[in-house]
Amino acid sequence: MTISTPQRRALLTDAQLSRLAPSHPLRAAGTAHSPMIRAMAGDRPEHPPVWFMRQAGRSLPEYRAAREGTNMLEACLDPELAAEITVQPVRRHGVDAAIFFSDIVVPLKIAGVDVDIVPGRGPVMGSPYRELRDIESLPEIPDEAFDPIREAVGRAVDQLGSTPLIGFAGAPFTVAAYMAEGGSSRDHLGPRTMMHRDPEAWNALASWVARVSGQFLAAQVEAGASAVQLFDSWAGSLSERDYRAHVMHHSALALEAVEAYGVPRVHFGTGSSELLVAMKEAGGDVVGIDYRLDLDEATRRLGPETPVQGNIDPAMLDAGWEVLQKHTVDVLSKGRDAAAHIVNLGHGVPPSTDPTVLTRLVEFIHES
Ligand code: 1CP
Repeated sequence: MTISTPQRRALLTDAQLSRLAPSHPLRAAGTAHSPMIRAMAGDRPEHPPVWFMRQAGRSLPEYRAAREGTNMLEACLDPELAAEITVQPVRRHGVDAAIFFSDIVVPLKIAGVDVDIVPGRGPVMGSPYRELRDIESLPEIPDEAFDPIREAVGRAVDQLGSTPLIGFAGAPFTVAAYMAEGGSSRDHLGPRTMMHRDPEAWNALASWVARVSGQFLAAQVEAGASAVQLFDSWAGSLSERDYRAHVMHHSALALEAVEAYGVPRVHFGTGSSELLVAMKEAGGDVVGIDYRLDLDEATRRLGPETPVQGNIDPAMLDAGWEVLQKHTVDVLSKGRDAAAHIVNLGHGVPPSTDPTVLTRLVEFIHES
């Protein structure tokens, strides 16, 4: 079975599907025919498929109730809890895909790195990774260390049936930025200086992250994810010159880890309007567009054959229904220049979002 359209290179060929277990949802639960996976493969299904970045957690009261008393990284490594949180937004909003509840730093935790997620701050390292000797001490992760991830994915896809699960990982620059800084930062001067001051250390760090993010993606796909997204949330702080010279080959490596399976791969960055072409060259089948660039302009830059994902401005979610509706109509219209369009926000759901607005938005998009 092939679900490609003539103008797109074939995704999910028989040869690729045969690399997935017979019980994989793409083979056994029919997620290959879902509107989400069809759109990611370059098709235009009956209604535009929609999911929201950061739909799991954050704004949902049932998420806060489930998480109560559990540290974020502990929750990510508790298969039953992670599966429950993954499925919650599908139950509530009727979105066309679930995103796996986890975090971009979970593979670091699995590797034994001293990392925590501090409420209100995000990922924080025990100490930063800037010197080659520290980076060289980072371990290779045995595949079985990802078993809690496989178990959580397996439990989630059992509940999701024909609704696809999207797996994800952090792109090497974004994850390495936390490691080089020791935590969050505004302008990512630490990693951007490091790639020039000590390119050997930078390359060692970024290629270690590329390997563990690649393993994280592969574990999710093997356990049942029907698509993946690579999040390069901080790539927008880079010049195209630095992205091409110091970053893109590492992102390509992470994306290559699941290429043989043929599952659609979304490549997303924020503030990355000037990097879109380079990001597409790095790899992926769908390019995620943030809220700063209109989708028709993104398609002009990428070419009409590239499926695009995006890009409702998260700021509009709380601007009143009429404003949001008008903006959504505009996003849908500008998405028509591309071969296919997966509707999403232009970045994550803000924690303060009224969940009923998201449910209404899904209904509106499905009727469009
Ligand atoms: O829908 C979902 O929420 C799914 C799970 C998910 C994903 C896809 C989480 C849970 N994190 C992520 C990815 C992630 N994590 C990214 C890329 C996406 C993006 O740009 O939004 C990034 C940059 C992180 C790092 C991170 N983890 C931050 C950002 C901090 C900063 O530097 O500004 C934060 C706040 C976290 C914690 C986190 N991750 C996820 C949740 C639900 C939370 C909040 C947990 C809590 O404190 O209770």
